[in-house]
Amino acid sequence: MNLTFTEEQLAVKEAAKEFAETELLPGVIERDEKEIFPAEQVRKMGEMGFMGMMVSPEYGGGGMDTISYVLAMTEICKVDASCGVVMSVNNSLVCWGLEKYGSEEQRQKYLAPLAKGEVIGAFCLSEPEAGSDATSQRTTAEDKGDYYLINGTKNWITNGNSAGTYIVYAQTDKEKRHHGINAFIVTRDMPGFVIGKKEKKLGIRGSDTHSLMFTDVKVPKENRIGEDGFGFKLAMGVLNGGRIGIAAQALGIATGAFERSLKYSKERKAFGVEISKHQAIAFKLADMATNIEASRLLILNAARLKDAKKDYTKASAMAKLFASQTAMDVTIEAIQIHGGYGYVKEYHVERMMRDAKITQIYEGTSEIQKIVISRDLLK
Ligand code: COS
Repeated sequence: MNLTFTEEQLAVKEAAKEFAETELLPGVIERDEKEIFPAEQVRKMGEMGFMGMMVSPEYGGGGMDTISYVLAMTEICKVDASCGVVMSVNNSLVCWGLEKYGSEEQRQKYLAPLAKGEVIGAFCLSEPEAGSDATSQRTTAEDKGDYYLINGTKNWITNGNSAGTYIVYAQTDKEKRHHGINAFIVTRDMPGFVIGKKEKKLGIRGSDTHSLMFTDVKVPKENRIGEDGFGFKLAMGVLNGGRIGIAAQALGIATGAFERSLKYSKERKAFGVEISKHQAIAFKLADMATNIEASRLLILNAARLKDAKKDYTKASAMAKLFASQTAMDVTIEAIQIHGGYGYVKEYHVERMMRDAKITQIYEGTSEIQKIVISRDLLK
């Protein structure tokens, strides 16, 4: 594995770092506390090219590789993981799938505005009774000839109320189980499509998460992505890549908390010396840094395999599993190192701990990652 970054990759990382520090840091605590969607920040992320990083320039994207995407995602999430999830869903779960599997007409019409960040995308797979068990889709898409009629409910949809383009998964032929699932491009102006309640969340509170209701929503046949019955394969395919993005989000959260802890431990004094001079704290820092480095290498390996067009299913699951656990462990220790200051909002690390938890849940729980990894080992 080549661990040397190209000049272009390093430039992307630097641009994301500077952007995060100047544009995302101010107001990040308030956005979390008041659950304010970072509309202005996301608009600027679009202008910076962060919303469609891997999309080819032909469709308005940055034409970058997955390594660059991971580097940018990590820098953004070191500061604001809510902006990170908006970016991650748009890049990995929406744009990437549309470019790879969408028709030329779909790419022209829907991909370019998404890649430029002019429109935000949402990925609508989870349902009240279908989260990990994604094959059990209750939402139906009845084939009516030149259109489909969609009925059902989706839950926990990131960008639920801020999106304009929604990739909606639904069951067309129940008998065929997952081979009967299709994916559709739905726009928010389609009659019968209602945006439901906003969830009040533990973390990533700047991002908006909603339930969505579909009642006799008429979706033209040309909005189906891929062949009839291709939906589940599409969902699994984009999630394999999405998990690299979420792993990078977890890495960003962990790194942000670690850097704050390192700095704090060199400033704060107890028993006459900086607390970093106490082995109890120094050993914590050593463990945190080691797990962060291991996460980074797992993520870069998954990204490298994806860029080399090799199978990255197991690698991305391992990266997400490990990096999300690391994000939890590191942020909890970060609070411990900060002591009483860690427990209050202005020191950021309590928010980071709350943000970290979701990385063990969405785009496949840690338990699902273990299913994916073990199935790959045993096949
Ligand atoms: N990549 C590519 N294809 C995959 C895949 C993956 N990671 N996982 C499963 N598939 C394919 C299988 O190869 C199979 O295809 P064929 O029937 O053509 O052979 C098909 O999908 C169904 O697979 P399987 O029979 O293993 O389905 P299961 O119901 O046992 O569930 C898991 C598979 C659990 C892995 C899947 O449902 C999953 O990933 N669930 C989590 C979904 C998720 O991430 N939800 C969060 C939503 S976004 S916040």
